[in-house]
Amino acid sequence: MERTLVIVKPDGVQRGLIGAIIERFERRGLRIAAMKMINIDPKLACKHYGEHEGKPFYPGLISFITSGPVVVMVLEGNNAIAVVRATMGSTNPANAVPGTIRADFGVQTERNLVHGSDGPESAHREIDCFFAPSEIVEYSRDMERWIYA
Ligand code: 3AN
Repeated sequence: MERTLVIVKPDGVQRGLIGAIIERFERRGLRIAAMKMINIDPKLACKHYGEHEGKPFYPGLISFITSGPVVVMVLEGNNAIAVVRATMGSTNPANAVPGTIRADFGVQTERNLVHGSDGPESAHREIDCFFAPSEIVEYSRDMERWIYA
């Protein structure tokens, strides 16, 4: 099982879309291993988005992600990283395929509702950033055999 970090960004929280967004992941069969609502402070935001430092959109990205509460979670499943990214859709909601979260709920890159780790290395780093090991719950569900052959 692979783990990935997902964030419902401040726009998703403010628009009352937390449940609708989590439902997309949950109904695909991904398992929630950890979840909490937090305010991201600027230091944590810079750590999380460090790879984008120096890009023109970086200051806006930091001020947006710190502008209100977010819901962070660890999702688990086979190919969880790729499955989450396909469920989110393209970075720019205007180019996202209908049926994806970003296409169905958004129109602009700077308000694209959700974050998902882009690879195994960033997933490890980002999960460490937001969760202590003791906050990640290990369990299985009876229905798992109906999701994975
Ligand atoms: P994704 O979130 O789809 O993995 P990344 O990692 O390239 O996309 O970018 C991280 C975040 O930075 C995006 N979710 C978006 O909020 C912001 N971002 C990326 N590219 C741009 C851009 N060209 N203009 C404005 N914001 C951007």
